[in-house]
Amino acid sequence: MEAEMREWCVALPKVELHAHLNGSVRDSTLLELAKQLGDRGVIVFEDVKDVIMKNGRSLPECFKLFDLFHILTTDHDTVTRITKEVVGDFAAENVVYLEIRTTPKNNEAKGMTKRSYMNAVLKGLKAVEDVDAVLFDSILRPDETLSRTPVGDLDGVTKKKKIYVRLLLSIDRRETTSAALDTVNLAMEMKDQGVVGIDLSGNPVVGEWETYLPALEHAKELGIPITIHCGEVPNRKEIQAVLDFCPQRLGHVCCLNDEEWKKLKSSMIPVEICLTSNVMTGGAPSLELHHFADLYNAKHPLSLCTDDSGLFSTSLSNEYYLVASTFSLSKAELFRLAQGAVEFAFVDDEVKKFLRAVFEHVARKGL
Ligand code: 6MZ
Repeated sequence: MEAEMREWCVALPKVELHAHLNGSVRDSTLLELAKQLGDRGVIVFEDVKDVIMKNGRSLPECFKLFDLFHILTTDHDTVTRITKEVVGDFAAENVVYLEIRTTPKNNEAKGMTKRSYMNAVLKGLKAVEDVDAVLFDSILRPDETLSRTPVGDLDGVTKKKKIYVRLLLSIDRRETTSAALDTVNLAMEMKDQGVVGIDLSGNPVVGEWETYLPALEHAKELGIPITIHCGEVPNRKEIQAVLDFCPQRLGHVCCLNDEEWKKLKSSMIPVEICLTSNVMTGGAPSLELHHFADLYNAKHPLSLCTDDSGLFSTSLSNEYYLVASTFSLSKAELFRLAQGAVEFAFVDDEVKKFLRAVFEHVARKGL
């Protein structure tokens, strides 16, 4: 029964709206990269190996790990490699639309600018193998409808899985106002290259809302959709400010008080739910007591997401499985959750139409 449900969750077409590139890297790739740097004497492999393989992932530990991941991954070729692998991994579990978010990085020692970092990401997207990654061709001709369905292989018609990929540029909470503005301007510049939005993320105990606000307001003026990590820690002032700012989506929303829950629910801002991440980092006391249940019962717009599938050893299929097994959702309810997420994507209407057709097709044919 459990195995059958897990398989069904893998086969279900899914939409991933909250996945950080460097948090989604496979352990095996991190170990390989660590070994290479260990051999060159840049790091001590044995120390790093234990850190990569250990299970504890408290919130402060996560951000120490990200600093380590960035040492391992931040050169152009590696960024290209991890992008390619991460997209391939999501496609392999029938994610049909993926918004991958990443923080453009300046790194003088590697001759890297925010722009060159993003070029390395684009190169990775174009290099995805065995999968038809649909990147920038958002306009589909009528004759391209279901013959190009990402789950076309269900009918045995297409062999390759298809996945739509779009990018969100993240502002790291450690950044200055000027660096954050650079990221927004870069997002604008890369609008025709698959960038569809801005994210605010990073260690929630670091930085001040006022530092990023000018950049977020600039993005709003430019009409760039915004998603914000909200309430990973109980920072009352910031949660209020974020809810007042009214971004297009919110991530996490763990530590809200009664009044803030009320405000969130009346706002109807879609929430990116990251079950495993929240339980591991302590944002939710347990799976059973996760705020998913309350928001779901209130019919609040939600989408299930992984956050950092590598860091938390999860997958989007597993997150669906956890919802089914913890909250007793039926297959029909899980299907509607997956289908509903299409509406919160930052992608244009043409692609949404196409994704809706994919779900309708599966609803008719069955999984
Ligand atoms: C806040 C997070 C996060 O951008 O280098 N990030 N920010 N909360 C979380 N929950 C655990 N998980 C990941 O991917 C890694 C970066 O994403 C953000 C952090 O800024 C982290 O450094 P990129 O590809």
